[in-house]
Amino acid sequence: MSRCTRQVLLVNRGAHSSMAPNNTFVFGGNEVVHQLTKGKNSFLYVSITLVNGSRLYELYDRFSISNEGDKYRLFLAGDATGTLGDKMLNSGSSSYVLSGMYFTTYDRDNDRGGKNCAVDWRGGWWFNACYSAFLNGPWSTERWCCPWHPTVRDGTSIKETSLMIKRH
Ligand SMILES: [Ca+2]
Repeated sequence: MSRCTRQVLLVNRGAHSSMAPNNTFVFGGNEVVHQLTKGKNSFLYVSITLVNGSRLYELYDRFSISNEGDKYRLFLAGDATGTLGDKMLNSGSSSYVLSGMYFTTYDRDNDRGGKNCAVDWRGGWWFNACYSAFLNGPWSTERWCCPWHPTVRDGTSIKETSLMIKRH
């Protein structure tokens, strides 16, 4: 990765994106994100474009992911600003704060829920018990509950999502 790179697109999901709509976070992807954010000051930029054309975003001041041995734990800190409203760092409920959480997949239950949140909600993520923000749900179905609660209530209203690293 070039040292000049100021922003890196991590994940883009949508009907017209270059990746398959069902592209999902995997452990291999998290290793790349860990390497990109290790020892650096990075913003996390989250955006959700709705089918009605409006685009919502949230910008987190500090973002990194730990290594495999620490189960790709999510770290967010500093200010969060945007039109989505913060639901990852200070979600309004300690059971839904995502910063500090490990990554859970179908076969690795690292979350604080009684069951496996990835199985229950159909996608890997940094679940607590379980979430108010979840961008890896089953694409464009009402089964994708509460992608960004309460601003975006179900997956059918979403046209495209993306997660991006921006350098300070
Ligand atoms: Ca669990």
